[in-house]
Amino acid sequence: MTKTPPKPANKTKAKPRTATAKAKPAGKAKPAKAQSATPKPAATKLPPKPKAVPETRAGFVAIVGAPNAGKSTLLNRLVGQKISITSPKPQTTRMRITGVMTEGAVQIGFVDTPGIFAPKRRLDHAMVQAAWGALDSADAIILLVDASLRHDTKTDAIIAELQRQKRQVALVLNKVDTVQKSALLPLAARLHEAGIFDAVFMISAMDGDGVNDLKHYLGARMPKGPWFFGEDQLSDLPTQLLAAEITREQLFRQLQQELPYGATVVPEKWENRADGSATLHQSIVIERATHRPMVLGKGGARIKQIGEAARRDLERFLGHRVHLFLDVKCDEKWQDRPEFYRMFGLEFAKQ
Ligand SMILES: Nc1nc2c(ncn2[C@@H]2O[C@H](COP(=O)(O)OP(=O)(O)OP(=O)(O)O)[C@@H](O)[C@H]2O)c(=O)[nH]1
Ligand SMILES: [Mg+2]
Repeated sequence: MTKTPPKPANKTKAKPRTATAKAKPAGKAKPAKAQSATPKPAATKLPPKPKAVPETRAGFVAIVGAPNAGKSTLLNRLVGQKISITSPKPQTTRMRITGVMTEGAVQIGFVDTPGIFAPKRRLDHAMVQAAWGALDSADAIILLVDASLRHDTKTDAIIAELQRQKRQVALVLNKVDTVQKSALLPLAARLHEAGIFDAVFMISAMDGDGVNDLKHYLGARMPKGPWFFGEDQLSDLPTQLLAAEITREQLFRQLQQELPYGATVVPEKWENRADGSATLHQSIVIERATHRPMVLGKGGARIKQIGEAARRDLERFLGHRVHLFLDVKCDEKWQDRPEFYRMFGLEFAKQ
């Protein structure tokens, strides 16, 4: 099984974590023994025992599921920091994003994926392909299901494909905070009939209920071996892209109907200033000129709100002040340009 090695340089690092391994205080020096008159033969000294180093485990867990199931919310919860953007609208995530959890001797790269649905546009195809592609290098797979949905045909279709691929999967019912407990067991039992699930968890990614059990279960299943990421690394995503994603999240949260689906955000320029702040320039790329006034809003009010919310989130994430400049560009063909796909690590399929 080939593993995707972590991508080089400019990875998203945590704000410095405090060192966990504290140096042991030096033991008190024992008083020297009085020398005896008849010297004894020197005792053969044993070499110092090597310190017990816990055996490390490392691996990748792919999180797949229908759009809006809560995959990105779960990723952020598992990693303990916001890495992947979330919104109440489906198809928010467009690429694979690895969030790194390092706890004790275990390191897991959780791979958030775009929701799986019946694709129509070229971008849809690339997103769905990115999701299925995550399974090939995974040591474990989570199928995340929105337990509040009565009939979820998208999840049924994903299960059918997982069956066809003969995958072993952990079934994770999410959003249990919104569902009567009595409704969960019949749902779990029905899905379990597929015969591909080796464990079932019931969680709330939003409030964290049940997430620790899931974490421990997965940790024990990771192969023994060296870690793939640095101890303080949080993601494989370059910081510039993550910053663009934070702005794109606001498009999904603040714009209505088809607008967010036809738009993307591109990082243009990043300058660190001497006072510790940074100036970021990003472009919001839209596919119809008629969308421009809707993104700008009356007297520029909408883009101002988008920029302010994104700047606040960026400052929280980066830990320093940010000056964010947003520009709106129209490019009717952006979804047909390979460079956009390359930027987000997506396959550009010929159509
Ligand atoms: N009540 C409740 N809402 C949740 C929970 N987990 C996620 N959500 C909400 O569900 C919506 C979708 O969450 P996301 O994490 O963006 O879902 P996703 O599966 O990544 O969606 P896509 O990227 O579009 O495939 C958001 O409004 C979340 O706040 C949960 O445990 N309980
Ligand atoms: Mg998502």
